[in-house]
Amino acid sequence: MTPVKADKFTFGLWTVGWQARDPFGDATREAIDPVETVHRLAELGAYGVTFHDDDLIPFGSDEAARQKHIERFKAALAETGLVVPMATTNLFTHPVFKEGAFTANDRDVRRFALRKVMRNLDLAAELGANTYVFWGGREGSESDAAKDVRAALDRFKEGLDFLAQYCIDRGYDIRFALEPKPNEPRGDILLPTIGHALAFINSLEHSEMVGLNPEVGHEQMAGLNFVHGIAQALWHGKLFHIDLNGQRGVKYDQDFVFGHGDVLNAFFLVDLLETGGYEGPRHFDYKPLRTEDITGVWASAAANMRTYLLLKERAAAWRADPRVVEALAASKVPELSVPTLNPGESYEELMAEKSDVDALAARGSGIVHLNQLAVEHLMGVKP
Ligand SMILES: [Mn+2]
Repeated sequence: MTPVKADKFTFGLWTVGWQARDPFGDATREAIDPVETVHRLAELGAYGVTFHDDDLIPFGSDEAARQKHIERFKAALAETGLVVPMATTNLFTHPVFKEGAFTANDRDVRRFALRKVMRNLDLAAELGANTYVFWGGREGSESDAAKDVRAALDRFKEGLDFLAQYCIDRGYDIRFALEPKPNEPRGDILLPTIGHALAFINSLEHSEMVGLNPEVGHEQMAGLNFVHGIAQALWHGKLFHIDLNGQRGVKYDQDFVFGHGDVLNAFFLVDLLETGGYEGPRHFDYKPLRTEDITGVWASAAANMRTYLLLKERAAAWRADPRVVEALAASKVPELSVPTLNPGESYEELMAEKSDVDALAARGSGIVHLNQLAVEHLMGVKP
């Protein structure tokens, strides 16, 4: 159960690097040098590393300092073979973004935000990233009086259209992935769920190069089923990237280790990712618990990958179990793939058919038995 590069596990610099500052307490850990993170992740079997501009280059660095940070990072990547499949922009930490970035009421802030993204897109392209994530943490409001949401969506579209054109004009092989979240840090965030974001993408100038980066906990914060959301994103061809972590219920964003929240939903998620055609990185966007020291940080990074691999093994065993194949058939799960109408069937032919409604209504679905088999596989119960 040792991770290898082919598993495509990736981590954000900001995940293991989180110093555990929360709204009520100070940092409990020292900062970690990104070079150290690259080496440790490589030793643990990761495939790649991702970053916000400010994770790598402290905000306000001059050009000489910026280049030095980039060169050290590049050297660590070269030494370890880790890749950078994704990058993103920090448009939320600095006070300048307190009222938004692309959708700030203040036009000067919006123009600054665009320049910050353009600069990091250049670096993302230089490092070979082909996915660029947009999490609009500050795009929202606490007061319905304070944000004209329709104008904000116009500005969101304007910003993304402009940046997509920038990538095209510069010849960058980069696709955008929007990351929905319902709230936190803003009281209400724009594009709060997978569904909102999918609808918005259809209105973009270059909608073909914009997809999603859904995060487990973000959908669960909205009380939604993450597996359903991911299945719909796949159905639309819009699952460009994914953020794996754990969340327990509708509350603050917990960012637990993957599987340390709703583990049964995580089981079916891994089954879907492994059988549904998703080939991108398995990216962990979690926070090591505030209680942990540095040993606990690296243990938590390893735990994400180990949990994924265990779930992958158990989901495959579940699929291969003849009792499951039989239970799936008894529940008519495969029958849903058969079109409802016969090829070329006429209205009259359909209308002429008689149904024994009472007999249909009396059929049981056998779903409890099917689900119990999944629970038992998850628990490691031998058939
Ligand atoms: Mn989160």
